[in-house]
Amino acid sequence: MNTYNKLEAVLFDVDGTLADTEQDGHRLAFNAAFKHFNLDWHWDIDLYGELLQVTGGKERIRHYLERYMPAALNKSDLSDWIASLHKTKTKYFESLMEQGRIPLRPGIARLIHELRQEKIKIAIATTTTMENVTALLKSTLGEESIGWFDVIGAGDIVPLKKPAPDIYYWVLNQLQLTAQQCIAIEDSENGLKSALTADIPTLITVSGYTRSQDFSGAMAVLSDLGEPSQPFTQIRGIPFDKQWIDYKLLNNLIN
Ligand code: XBP
Ligand code: MG
Repeated sequence: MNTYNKLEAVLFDVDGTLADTEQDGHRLAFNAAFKHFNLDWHWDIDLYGELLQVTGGKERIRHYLERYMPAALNKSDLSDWIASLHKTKTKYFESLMEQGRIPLRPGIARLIHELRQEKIKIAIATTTTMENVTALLKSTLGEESIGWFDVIGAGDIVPLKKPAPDIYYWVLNQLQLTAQQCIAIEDSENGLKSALTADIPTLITVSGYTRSQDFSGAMAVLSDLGEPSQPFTQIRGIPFDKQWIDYKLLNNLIN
């Protein structure tokens, strides 16, 4: 006998999923922080794409040192120094968001509004710093939108970042839901691995840097969530009967 599985919550990734924040948001903020610290480092578009394999800004800075300037790893206060450089980066990112530089991706605002109307929980599961999440939400959906999310799991709240499943386990636990009652929406292979390891059915909307990554195991791979007036392109998965993601389609997807 088939049992009906009702969708109870949608778990959104942030960078690349809610908005295309990496190339013209985080990357610029990192470079501005390097300048502020009088470092002659510059992360260009290609280099940043390579560095994105490591999730988390502090972890990414450390990885860059390991790869390109190992001598700097001998600094006695390295972790504190990275943390303060990263704090400055966060300030620059917040200020970019305040300027409204990065819009939400197609379908995001529509789907969030619809899920709220349908009384479906919404949550965030991200490796990015909490201040970045709130700055993006404020600048795109308004200050009150932060309260629309039942749970926001961000940054260092768990010790291991994506592709580890920890952030998704944390969010499921806060929501008191099982993985099968939820859908994750992600844009990257690291994000997909994280959600799938937590057993959560996952939909991919590819972003600037992630288009050619391996999305095996995803329910479907789409260009974006689409709008009735701006249909998505389906890259992988069984074709849907409409070209924009709404609550009904998500609910059908997990059944
Ligand atoms: C993306 C990340 C983040 C951002 C930078 O996370 O890996 O590290 O690039 O943010 P997600 P911080 O797609 O899971 O939202 O510098 O605050 O870490
Ligand atoms: Mg992402």
